Amino acid sequence: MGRSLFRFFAVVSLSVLLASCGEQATNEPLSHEDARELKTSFVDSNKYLLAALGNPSNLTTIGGQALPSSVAALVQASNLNPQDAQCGVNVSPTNPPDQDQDGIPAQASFTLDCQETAGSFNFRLRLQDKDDRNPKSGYVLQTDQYELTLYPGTPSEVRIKLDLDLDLTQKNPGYDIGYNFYFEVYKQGKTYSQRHNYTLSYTPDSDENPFLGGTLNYSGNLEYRIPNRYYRLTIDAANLRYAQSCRVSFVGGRVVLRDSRGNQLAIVYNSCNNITATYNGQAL
Ligand SMILES: [Ca+2]
Repeated sequence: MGRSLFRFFAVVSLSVLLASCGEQATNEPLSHEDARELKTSFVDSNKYLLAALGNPSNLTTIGGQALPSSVAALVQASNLNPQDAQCGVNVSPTNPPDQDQDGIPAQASFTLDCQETAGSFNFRLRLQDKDDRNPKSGYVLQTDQYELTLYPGTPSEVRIKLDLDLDLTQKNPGYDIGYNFYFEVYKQGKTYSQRHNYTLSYTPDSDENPFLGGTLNYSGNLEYRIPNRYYRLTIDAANLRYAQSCRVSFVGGRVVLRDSRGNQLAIVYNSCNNITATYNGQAL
């Protein structure tokens, strides 16, 4: 092989190797400032999981359409008031069957496109009952699009992108919840994101009303990206208490995030919207 040909193959091989490795997580310690930003982002993102676990026996009307409460709660989590905004809402099929009357359609898709002076909101979601003859069977919720833009083209521009998929499978006792989550925030000209994928263990308080409240436990890895840096952290969530009455936070339990050096961000949920966070024991 000629030297130039060899060099060509060497460069190609290196490129393929680098592409297959992808972006590498940093080994740098999580800085105090990044820990504070991560705490804010993580706590902000909790409301989407809480919304998707919404009590499905209720229906909420938005834009003249009755929506399953988990769908409506995800729309409301945007903080955009759909009653004020110009929203087009579509449900397909128009009146999806719900044989067991648990508020979860056998299968349906929902779209909502809102435009108001402050910005826009676009939402695509599919919801499917695991077994439409059993109100406790669980469900699959898949977000295909969730994009909120506020104050576009101004220094205050904020963009939020969310991808959230839940797959609830009934066990005895409780549920396994497949949880895929990507949350991206663009603010002050910078992009921050978190990505994770776990199986949550969910124990309802009441077998009769399994989605009114309960306890979640999980562990895994969380990818946290900020401008010019990518942290890969371990996460352990112990006895996270979910209550239907609190839409903004968990009401009990603890989440611990650790970087590759063992530095520790601890988030403690004392009660609804009452959260304490420390980084290596120091208050954030
Ligand atoms: Ca149903």
